[in-house]
Amino acid sequence: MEKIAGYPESLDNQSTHYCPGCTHGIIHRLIAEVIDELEIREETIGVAPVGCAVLCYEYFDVDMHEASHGRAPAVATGVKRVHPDKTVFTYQGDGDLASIGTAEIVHAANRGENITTIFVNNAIYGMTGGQMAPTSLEGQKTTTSPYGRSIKDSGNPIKMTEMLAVLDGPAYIARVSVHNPKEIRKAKKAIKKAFQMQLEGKGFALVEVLSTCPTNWGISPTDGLKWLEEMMLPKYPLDVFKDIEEVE
Ligand SMILES: Cc1ncc(C[n+]2csc(CCOP(=O)(O)OP(=O)(O)O)c2C)c(N)n1
Ligand code: SF4
Repeated sequence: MEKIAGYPESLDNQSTHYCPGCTHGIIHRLIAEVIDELEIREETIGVAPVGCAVLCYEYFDVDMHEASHGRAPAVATGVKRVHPDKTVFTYQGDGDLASIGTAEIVHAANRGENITTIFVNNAIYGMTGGQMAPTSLEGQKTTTSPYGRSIKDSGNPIKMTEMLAVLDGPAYIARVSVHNPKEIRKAKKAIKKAFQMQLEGKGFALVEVLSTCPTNWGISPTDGLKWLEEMMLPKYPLDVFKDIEEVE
């Protein structure tokens, strides 16, 4: 009988610490399925962030390395340069990548490091209790912006994906979402492409994945999916922002 579904080999079969309705788990699964399909489990090294995904090294059944706050692209650069035959990816939240790690991601992208970054944007600091992130939306209430994010005081939400796409270094930059099954399928395609770019030696690839944090948004899991769709998509449009294969 043909097997049509199953648990990815690259994901350890255990419960995670993520809250109900959190889409970190979906994104983990997509990455694991891609690693399985590309048959690179034995040669993949992931770099874990701080933030709620700090323990993702417990969940991915591949070799993993932890990096301190925001430094995952620098760690991944070192790992890839020492092991050019390995597939190296970072998994980073928006606090990790777009706040304290801004310099690391900009320079790794600009150098065109042959690594893959999965950037999980849930518009808030999840792990530390829901503080405002660089990606929090205008007017968004968080524990550090109880009256809503003010553009005057805190600046505009940062669009990392658009910013990085104007650099000459990156090979592939895209934004996807996981708020419904159709978008989840598209997200998987983009993640697969980002890994394939690395396997083909084409250089730096980043996929921003719009994700939920119902716990710190203070809403139910289903309302979280709606909030992502209605509030985040207008500010963070889904698209491929750079693909060197399109211009080759
Ligand atoms: C140098 C340093 N500063 C601050 C922190 C505290 N800290 C840990 S996780 C985190 C927020 C990360 O949130 P994000 O990357 O958005 O991931 P999420 O939890 O939302 O998935 C912060 C500020 C830290 N661990 N190290
Ligand atoms: S706090 Fe938010 S990001 Fe963290 S596990 Fe819970 S829902 Fe997910």
